[in-house]
Amino acid sequence: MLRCIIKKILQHSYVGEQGTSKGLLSAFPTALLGEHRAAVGHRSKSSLPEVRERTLIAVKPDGVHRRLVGQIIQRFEQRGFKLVGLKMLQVSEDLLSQHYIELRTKPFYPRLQQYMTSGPVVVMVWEGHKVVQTSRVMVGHTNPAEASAGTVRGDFSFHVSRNVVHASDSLEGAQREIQLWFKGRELLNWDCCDQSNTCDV
Ligand code: IDP
Ligand code: MG
Repeated sequence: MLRCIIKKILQHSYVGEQGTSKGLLSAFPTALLGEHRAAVGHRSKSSLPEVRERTLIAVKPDGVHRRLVGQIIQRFEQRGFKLVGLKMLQVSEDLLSQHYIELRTKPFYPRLQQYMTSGPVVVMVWEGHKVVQTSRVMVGHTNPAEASAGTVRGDFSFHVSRNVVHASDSLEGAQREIQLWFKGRELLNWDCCDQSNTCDV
C-alpha cells in the first residue's frame, strides 16, 4: 500500500519536473541533445545539459584496418562516457570536405582525402560531462610523434598521416560535426544504469 502511494506521488511530481527540465533543455543546442527524448525515465540526472555534452569520435580507415575499433570504444566506455550513436561507413569526398572545411586549402589535403576515403570509418557520438575536452586529451596530440603514451594516438601510431582517430575539438565543432555525420533519429537518449555512480551533477 505504502509503495503504491509513493509511486503515485512520484508519478505526479514527474509531470512537474519534466516541465522544468524541458525549459532548461530548450536553451541547449538540439544537436548536442539529440532529437529523441526517452519516453520513460527522462527525469533522471542525465537530462541536465552539463552531463549531456556530446562529441564526435571517428576511427579512421587505418584504425579500422588495424582492428583497433574495439580498443578505442573500450577506452571511452572505461572512462564512463555513454555511447549514443554508432555507425560504419565509407566516407564520400563531399562529406569529408565539409568535415575538414578548414583544411581544404592545406597542401596535405589531397593525401588526407585519399586516406580518409580509402576504407571504412567507424563514427560515434559519445556523451558525458566535459566529453569534448576529455576526449581530446584521451586521443592525444594531432602528431603522434608528440602524443603522450596512454593516449590513443600515443599508443597506436607514430605519424601524423595515419593517426587512427578523430575527435571534435570544441563544443561548436562537435555540434557541427554531429549534425553533419548523423541524422537526429540515429542518436539515442537513454539512461545508463550506472550514471549515479559516475557523476553527481
Ligand atoms: P586533429 O585531428 O588533431 O583535430 P587537425 O589539425 O584538425 O588535427 O587535422 C585533421 C587531420 O588532418 C589530422 O588528424 C591528420 O589526419 C591530418 N593532418 C593534419 N596535419 C597534417 C600534416 O601536416 N600532414 C598530414 N596530415 C595532417
Ligand atoms: Mg581537428
